[in-house]
Amino acid sequence: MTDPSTYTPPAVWTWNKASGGQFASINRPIAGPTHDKELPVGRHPLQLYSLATPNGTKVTVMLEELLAAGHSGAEYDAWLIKIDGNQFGSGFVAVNPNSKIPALMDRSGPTPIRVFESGAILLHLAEKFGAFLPTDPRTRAECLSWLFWQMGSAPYLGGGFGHFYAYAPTKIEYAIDRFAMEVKRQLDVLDRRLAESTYLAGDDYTIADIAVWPWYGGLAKGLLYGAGEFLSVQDYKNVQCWTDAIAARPAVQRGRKVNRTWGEPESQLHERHDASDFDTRTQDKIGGDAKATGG
Ligand SMILES: N[C@@H](CCC(=O)N[C@@H](CS)C(=O)NCC(=O)O)C(=O)O
Repeated sequence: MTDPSTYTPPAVWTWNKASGGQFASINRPIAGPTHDKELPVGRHPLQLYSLATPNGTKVTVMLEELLAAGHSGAEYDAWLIKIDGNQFGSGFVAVNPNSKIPALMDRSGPTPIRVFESGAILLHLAEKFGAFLPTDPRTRAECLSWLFWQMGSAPYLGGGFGHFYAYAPTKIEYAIDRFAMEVKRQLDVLDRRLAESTYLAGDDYTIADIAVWPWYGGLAKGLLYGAGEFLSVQDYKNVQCWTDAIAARPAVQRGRKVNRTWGEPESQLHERHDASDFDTRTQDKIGGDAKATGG
C-alpha cells in the first residue's frame, strides 16, 4: 500500500481488489446481484432478512417492542443474512437494491411491500401500528429529527471512525483523529440532549431511541471497535444513564439476540420464527451446529 503522505490520486480511479481492509472481499464499486438465490418466506406477515449488527438490531428491537405492546400483527420471521456475500443474492437485492441488511418484506396486505434502510423500516412499522411515533406535531418532529440524525451520523461512527480505528490495514493518524473528533462531538450532542430530556424525542421512548441506541449505546458501553477507553465514553453520563435504561427493557434484551451469530451462546438466536424460539432455539439450547439459512 502507498504511504498516505506520498499518495497522489491518479487521473482515473481503478478498482484494486487487494485493498480495502477487513471487508475487502465484500466491497465492490458496482451494485446488483452476483448470483441467483431466492429468499425463504415464512408464515408471518413480516419477513425480515437481517443480521444483528447495530442496523439490524434496530429492527428486531422494534418488532419485539411492538409485540410486547400487544401488536400481534407484528409477528415476524427473521432470516439470517450473513454479509459475506449473501447480500448480493438476487432475492435479497430484489428487496434491497443497496445490498445491505436490514431488509423487510411486509406481506400483511394483498401485495407485498419491500422496505429497506433501517430508518425507513422503523418509520414504516411505527406508522403501520401507530406506535413509538408521537402524534403531537412538535414531539413527532423532534422524534423524526433524531431518527434522521442517527441515519446521517452513524456512517461517521461506523464507516469513518470504526473503519479507520479498527479495520483499516494501516493506522492513519489523520483519519483516526478526524473521525474520533466527530464521534466525540456526536456523543456530546446526545449527552446534552439527554441532560434535558429523558428520551430523545421527549418523555416517551420512540423510534428515535430505538435507532440511536444500538450504535451510540453500544459505543458508550465500549462494545463497538474496542474504543471505549480511547473515546473516554464514561464521561458521557447522560448517554450512559439512557443506555442502561433502554438495555433493561425486556423487548430490547430479546431483540438484540435475533440474527446474532457471535457472543455468548445464550445471546444468539440465529433465526427467529416464533416467540418461543427465545426459550428453545438460542445457541446454548441447540448446540453449536445451529441450523441457519444464512441467506
Ligand atoms: N443506512 C443503512 C445501512 C445498512 C448497512 O450498512 N448494513 C451493513 C451491516 S450494518 C451491511 O449490510 N453491510 C454489507 C455490505 O456493505 O456489503 C441502514 O441503516 O439500513
